[in-house]
Amino acid sequence: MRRLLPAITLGLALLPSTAAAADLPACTTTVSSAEAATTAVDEAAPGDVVCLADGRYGTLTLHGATEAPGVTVTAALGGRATVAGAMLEGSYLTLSGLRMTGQVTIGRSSVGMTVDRNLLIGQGKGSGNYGVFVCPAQPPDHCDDVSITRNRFVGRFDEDAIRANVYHDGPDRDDNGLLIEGNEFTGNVEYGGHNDVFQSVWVGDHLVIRRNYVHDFGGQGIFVKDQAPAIDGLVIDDNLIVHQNRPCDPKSLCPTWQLSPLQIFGPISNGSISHNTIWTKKPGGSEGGGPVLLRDRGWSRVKYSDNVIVDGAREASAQVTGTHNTRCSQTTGPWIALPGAAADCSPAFLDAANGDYRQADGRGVTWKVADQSFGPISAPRAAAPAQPAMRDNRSSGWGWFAWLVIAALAAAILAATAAGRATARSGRR
Ligand SMILES: [Ca+2]
Ligand SMILES: [Ca+2]
Repeated sequence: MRRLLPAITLGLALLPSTAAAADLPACTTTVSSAEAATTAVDEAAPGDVVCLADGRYGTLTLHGATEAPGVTVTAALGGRATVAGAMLEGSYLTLSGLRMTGQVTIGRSSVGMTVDRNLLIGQGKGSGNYGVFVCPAQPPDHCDDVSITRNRFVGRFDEDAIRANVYHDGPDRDDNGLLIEGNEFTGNVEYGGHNDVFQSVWVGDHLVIRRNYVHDFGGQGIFVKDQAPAIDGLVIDDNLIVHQNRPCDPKSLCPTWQLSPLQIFGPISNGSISHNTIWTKKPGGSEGGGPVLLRDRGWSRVKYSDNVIVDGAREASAQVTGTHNTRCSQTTGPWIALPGAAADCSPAFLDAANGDYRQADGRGVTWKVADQSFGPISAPRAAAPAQPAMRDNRSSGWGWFAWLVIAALAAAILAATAAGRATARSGRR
């Protein structure tokens, strides 16, 4: 018992650091090259965590071939592995904690891919890289159950921060086909390349864009267009889009206006656009952002409620229902009012200067910036569990046999040696 006490005390002393990393799974294995990461993923089992040691890496080409929860590829220490891009193919891969200087591509016909808590840095005009390109494909091909969560997207991409072609609520029937939740986007600029924060191009179902923070940017924000048939299941809820203040480059592309922070074209069925705060001018300032626009035909069962926007309107064909909306001004021209909208150019945000755009009346966003965390976490991970002596199940039976043979030989040698000593002793006698 006395011996146990110092050990227990030492264990308690180590607790704070492991507790700090409690949310971060331990590394199953750690690699230091892109090629080794590919191999480690090939050999991984569901639940394994492949860590990248601090350093710079080329493009990761990863093929997942497991069931959920799949394989995580992450930085040993969040943000300390810089990666030039990633291609995720197959099934159930999570890319996490990395500093990405090139495009993440969600491969055609993949299932269950997740991009979580990375820092994605735009490389600008001519770089040829989006932040995340979901499914470079056309129908009938699609990518199922993609999640893009809690990342930081910074700067100018070529062309969009996120481009989504085709998406589908697949084996995991949770009403998310493509989930874009809790991300921060900043620094987008229109430079003549149709540079949007998010663009959906082809079609899909269950597109969910929720609780994202888009700020200090130019160009378009969230842009959905060109789909046929309708997107079944569209959720754009609880997003905060503020400070749309970056001029076009060159400024002559939009000399006196900003593009739309949220522009959605039909056809859309079964949708919700609710609790967004799109206050694209500075609190107390006069310069405005662009208008929120709902356009084109084929809208059915779409609700537009509890939104707070500077400016916006819809085309008559974009039929939506809704209540409790605030707007400062209505877009001029051949547009009609968004439903249930009351004019208010000075909404009572709780503390806009400090990122709290909530309101006592419940309209707009339900969260404040100070409570959020985006991008990699730099806490150390728990120690990796001990590796079993033999991981290859195919050889385990022969492994035991080999140990038995070695043990038998050792016993025979010991017996022979003992017998030899006995003989020598008896000889001396
Ligand atoms: Ca799903
Ligand atoms: Ca675009």
